[in-house]
Amino acid sequence: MAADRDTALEALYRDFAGLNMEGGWHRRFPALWPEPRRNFLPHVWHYADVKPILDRAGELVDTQQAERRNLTMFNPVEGNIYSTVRTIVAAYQMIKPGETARAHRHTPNALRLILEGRGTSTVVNGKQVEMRPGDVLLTPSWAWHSHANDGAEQCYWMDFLDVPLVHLLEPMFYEPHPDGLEAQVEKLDEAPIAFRWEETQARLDAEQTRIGSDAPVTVELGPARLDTIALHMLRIAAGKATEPSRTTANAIYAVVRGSGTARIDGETLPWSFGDTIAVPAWRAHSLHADTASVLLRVSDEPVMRAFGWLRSEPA
Ligand code: 1HN
Repeated sequence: MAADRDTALEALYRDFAGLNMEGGWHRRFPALWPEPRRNFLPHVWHYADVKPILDRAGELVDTQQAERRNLTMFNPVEGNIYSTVRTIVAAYQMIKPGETARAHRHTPNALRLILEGRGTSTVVNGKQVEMRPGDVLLTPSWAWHSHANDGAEQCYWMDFLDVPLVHLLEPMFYEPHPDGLEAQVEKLDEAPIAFRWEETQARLDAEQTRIGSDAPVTVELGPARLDTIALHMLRIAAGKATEPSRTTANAIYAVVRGSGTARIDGETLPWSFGDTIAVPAWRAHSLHADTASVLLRVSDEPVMRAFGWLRSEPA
């Protein structure tokens, strides 16, 4: 009898649930699907909105209270209060003249892109490197790092970390430095962890010359690299656009120079200097420059590549 069978099946499912189990043929949510879901949302944070808020935080919160005066950007997908895209969190940070941000280390990998202000340096494992606008500096997993503003200007930058990936996989360790700051510090102008803006521009110029047209060009910041995060600088001439494509890699773009629009899955989102653009996995997108533009692309490509999950295609 069908009714008897239904009753028996319901009892069976209750017994599964009682053992914290579920039948593979009777799931509440599917476990597999044909292609990446569009979970995280495309979104742009505008630096012009953020900067006055960081300045207000600067009047109310000092670096004694806030180990870092930063504002993380959470993707507006429902239920999320931290990640910018699935694997990466981005933040804006500001430090005032005379302030120091105490040394600490953590298993998440980090990097910074400097937006404005001179006279601030970061100390990474005892190497002190000045941070200037357009520079990108790496803080690999478990490296001690602190920041200090010895100059006369407020310094603004963006941080990117693989904290959400560490949350997913669980290997989180965090430790404040026992002395507050590292005692032995060596000042350097060139360091493998520092990608200077002038050097990046020269590499973009060389790449533009090599391709012999004004099509968009990309250079990878390396050879020093983070295990989980790839960094690319992308230059787009005024009036030009990148080819529409999609990739399994989750990406965040930061606007280093210029202005334009992002076309992401049919949406058109404007961007300009200092903005942050979330482009989650498998979203068809292209970037259009209104004025000559440079963007930093921060992505989890190395993770996707390491496990054979990197797929990219025209869209
Ligand atoms: C962090 O340690 C820094 O060291 C900046 O400057 C931003 C965002 C989330 C978690 C840790 C820093 C951060 C962060």
